[in-house]
Amino acid sequence: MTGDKRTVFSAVQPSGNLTIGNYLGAIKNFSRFGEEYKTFFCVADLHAITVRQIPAELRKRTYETLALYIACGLSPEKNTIFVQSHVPEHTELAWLLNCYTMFGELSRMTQFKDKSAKHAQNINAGLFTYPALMAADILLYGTDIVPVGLDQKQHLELTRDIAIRFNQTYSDTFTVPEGYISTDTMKIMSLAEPTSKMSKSDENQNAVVYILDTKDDIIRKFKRAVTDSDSVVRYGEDKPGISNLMTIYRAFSGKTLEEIEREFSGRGYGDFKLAVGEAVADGLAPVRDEFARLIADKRYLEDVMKSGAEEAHYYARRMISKVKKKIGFVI
Ligand code: AQP
Repeated sequence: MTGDKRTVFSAVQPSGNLTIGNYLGAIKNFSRFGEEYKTFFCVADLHAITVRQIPAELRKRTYETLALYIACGLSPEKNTIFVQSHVPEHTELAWLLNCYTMFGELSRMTQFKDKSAKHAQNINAGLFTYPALMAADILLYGTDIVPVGLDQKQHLELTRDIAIRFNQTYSDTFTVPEGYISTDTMKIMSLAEPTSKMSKSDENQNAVVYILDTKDDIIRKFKRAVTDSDSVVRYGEDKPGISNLMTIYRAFSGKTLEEIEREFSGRGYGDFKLAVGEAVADGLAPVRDEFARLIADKRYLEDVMKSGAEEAHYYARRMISKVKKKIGFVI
């Protein structure tokens, strides 16, 4: 809780161009929390360096991610929007929480296993302890609710375990957070391999639809999306490609799965894929327009970063001193 308001926290890494998976699974849900909540949304640049980043790209994407938050409907007047590394308490609490996080727990994290397989030349300690930093991000603000996609559920459960462990070791300190995982869009899959998650760092550009892709690119990518050999638009486990496209179409058109099945009954995949591409491109057009306006105004984005960091810092500092006192540090 922050004052008398329930608190919401979430973050996105500036580790690539943001995808419609990031949009539907996370960012779009951020603006569901109105003024009755205290909301913190950060650009997780500290997390991004667990995988090697090109400095100029990281800097550019940090601005872009912040601009996208605003373009997707988060007003800086009503939400605390900031860059993670601008609030040093995130790293400070991450160290402290590392000492309450077990090696065995971290070893079981599927994201660590996946990313260490993908980046075999750079299995660094940060990649391993990533969940302790994520726990610090969340617990620093007394967060009640964390809107995330399904892939972050395991990390969130570990955050809860760390909070409970700390509270039991000392006394009630951290709020134990709940996930907010939108069941309709919790896992958007790759267009090339519909059994794998769509990820911004995927090297296959055709597998991923970026929020800022042009209309032509979006339509082209959906046209090439992997489906299956029959031509029936039907939702089912045996049809991962079509089911993924239906999930995306449902999110952008507001139609139900039954309405979609009826709409495309007796028509081929070609018509369906075109309709999905158009719905996505049209749905994202206002975001792209607003993004173009915001990204041209660097001064404004820097003002948002600065005031967001000041506000976040105020709450973070209070939590850090509480935690240090509980541990027994002389402060
Ligand atoms: N495909 C997805 N479907 C639904 N939600 C998704 N999210 C990511 N991909 C999908 C959600 O987006 C938020 C931000 O993710 P992140 O930047 O913290 O890192 P991630 O989960 O590792 O996302 P990516 O796109 O896969 O990034 P890379 O390629 O850098 O690892 C989270 O809430 C996530 O659940």
